[in-house]
Amino acid sequence: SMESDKCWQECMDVAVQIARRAGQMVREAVKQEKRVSTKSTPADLVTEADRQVEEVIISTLRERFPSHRFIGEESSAAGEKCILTDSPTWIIDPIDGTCNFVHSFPMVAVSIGFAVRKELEFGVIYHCFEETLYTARKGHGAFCNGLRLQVSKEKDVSKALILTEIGAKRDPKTLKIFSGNIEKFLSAPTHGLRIIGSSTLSLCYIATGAANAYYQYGLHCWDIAAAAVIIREAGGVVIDTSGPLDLMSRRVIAAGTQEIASFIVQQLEPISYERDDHDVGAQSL
Ligand code: 2AM
Ligand code: CA
Ligand code: CA
Ligand code: CA
Repeated sequence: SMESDKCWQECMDVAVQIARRAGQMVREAVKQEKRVSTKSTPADLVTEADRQVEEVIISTLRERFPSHRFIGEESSAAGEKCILTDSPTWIIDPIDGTCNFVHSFPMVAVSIGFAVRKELEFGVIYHCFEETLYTARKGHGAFCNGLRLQVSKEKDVSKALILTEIGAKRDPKTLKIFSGNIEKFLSAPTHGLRIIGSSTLSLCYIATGAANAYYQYGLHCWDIAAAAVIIREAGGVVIDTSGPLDLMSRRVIAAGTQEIASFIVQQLEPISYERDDHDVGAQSL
């Protein structure tokens, strides 16, 4: 309705402001000494800045929109499943690319997605060091710093640049599947493969056409929510290995074209992760 249309636009304007403010916090925090600890594995890092940035984002939004729900990486208790309900829900990754942040490797983003009735309404991703802002609202197009985005129309995988991420799981079985997949994509043959250390920025580069495909296992809804809207509004494809995108399935494949997405699906050897959960009656996004 017109009412909700106006309301979601207002929410998105607030998301843009808060993403810029969070980005500024990250730029300041990267110059300070970092307090780093580990979560599930020695490669799964978290810093004081991750928690502080999330706290600022959520408290600001909660004050403004007290009836809304919030899913944030650092406030989701370890081992606890995050649940998406029909309520208006903010899905937040305060620092995407924490390992990059720890090393001052300049690929770090703030990601804010928004879903209503389990449907994604808009996404905002801010590249903290480049100060580029990616935004999209369902039905209104995708933009980078206000310029309209369009995915690559390439259909031929032999001319594709592919992005992926390794994640923090480094057991031999997982690594074997990872390297097997990488070998397949390099020998396909494709133009190349890149691992930049930020899922959300990798997905933004599908939206801009800078890369042709992206695949990853093990990520969470806050890694995908905002970017999925941006890629779709830029004309791209975001799916799951087994069908339509499911925000809680821990898997995603994104591509400029259906042809390249289908190729990736056929090639990948899946890694299974325990899924996060939807509310009862959940549907795919
Ligand atoms: P983070 O920095 O917010 O934790 C690094 O490989 C990229 O993968 C980052 O975007 C990182 O997000 C994300 N990531 C985090 N945990 C992951 C996991 N368990 N599996 C796969 N990717 C993960
Ligand atoms: Ca993390
Ligand atoms: Ca992340
Ligand atoms: Ca994060």
